[in-house]
Amino acid sequence: MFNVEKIRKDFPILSRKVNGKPLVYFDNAATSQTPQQVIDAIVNYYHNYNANIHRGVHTLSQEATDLYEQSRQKIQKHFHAKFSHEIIFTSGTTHGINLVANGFTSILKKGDDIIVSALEHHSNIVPWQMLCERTGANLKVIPMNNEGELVMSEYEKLLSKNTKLVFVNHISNALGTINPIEYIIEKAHDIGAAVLIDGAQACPHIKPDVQALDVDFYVASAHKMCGPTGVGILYGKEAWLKKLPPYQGGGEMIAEVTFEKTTYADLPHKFEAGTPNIAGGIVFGAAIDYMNNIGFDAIAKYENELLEYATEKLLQIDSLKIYGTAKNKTSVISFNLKGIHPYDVGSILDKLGIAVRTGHHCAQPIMDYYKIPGTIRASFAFYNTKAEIDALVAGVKKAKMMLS
Ligand code: 7TS
Repeated sequence: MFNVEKIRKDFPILSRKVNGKPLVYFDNAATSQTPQQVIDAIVNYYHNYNANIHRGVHTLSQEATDLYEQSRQKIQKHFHAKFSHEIIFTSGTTHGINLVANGFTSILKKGDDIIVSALEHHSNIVPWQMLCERTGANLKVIPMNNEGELVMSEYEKLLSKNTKLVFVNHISNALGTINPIEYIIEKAHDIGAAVLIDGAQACPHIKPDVQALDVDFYVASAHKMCGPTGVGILYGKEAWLKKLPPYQGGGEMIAEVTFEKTTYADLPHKFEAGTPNIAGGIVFGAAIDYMNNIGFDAIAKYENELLEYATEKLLQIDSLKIYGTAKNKTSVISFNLKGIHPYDVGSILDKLGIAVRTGHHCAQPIMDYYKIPGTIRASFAFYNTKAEIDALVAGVKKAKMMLS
């Protein structure tokens, strides 16, 4: 039995009021909330271990270094990477994608193709467009259908001997679609192209196994999985990480520096220039422990119940349309009320203490596909309840009455 009431006690913020009403937090796809166990880990670091890492002879620095590297190993185990040096700490998903896109500058040639999907967040579009500008490569797009699924037959047509890289998200942030990444990776590998998977939205719901997926790069952000902001990871296969040049230059990423020539440090340090987010890296491990203690199977099962319940209740509202009805989707519902701007609904919900995101969700091509300015997005986490969904449904009905 999934004890949501017990879990909710771990999250201090869930007992606060917003605009005089109990907070109903349905903006989990933007960022997740933080349990006390993770907050305690942050405090513990600053109370007891704060020091710079990988450089001090003194005890504090060595202890902080050990904690940071232990967290890397924990993350390696969670993602089932072969080596801990295949886990690069980043500031988040966006940083990881930019690091890889920058690295491909010296690999791509004019006329090469790289493939994105129609379902991407801007952070998995823009860095690649910039890469195309630098190299003369072409950006091709896997189209979507009305349900918000990628059209695999069209994907296969895009693949050719010119294809060098494919990058898609594991789960769409705007619609919740779970993409068939196993198939996408297999087909890309058949023609010798590499694959990057943007796991920002998947990691709060699914435990990815990068070796079973045989994926070349996988990126994620801690703040979407109960961890702090400003830290994330890039997983890369060792061979790829050795091949890519460093992204930023600075301290810690070097073996030797002279004014004539600098040699670079081994993995993972080659990609970790400067003082990193040390507390964040350590606490990311604590967040992963927290989620694993609850269990990803239990989380997925419970969130799926929430999704089914909310979908059924919302669809009972006249003139409400859900965007993204893929067979395989996670606990995100994007919707609109006919003739009403999503922002207006979001503002009324906020007055009722209900946090949703409105707008294009940094996925403007999806909104263009549906010819809408944006949607209202309710995204559920394992600490949400059916009673909160009832509050959302009542709030949407109220907004509809006030705005029609
Ligand atoms: N990729 C996907 C699929 C995302 O959903 C996001 C953030 C990012 C990349 C960027 O992650 P960051 O941690 O580097 O910022 N998505 C959202 C969202 O849906 N609402 O706010 C942020």
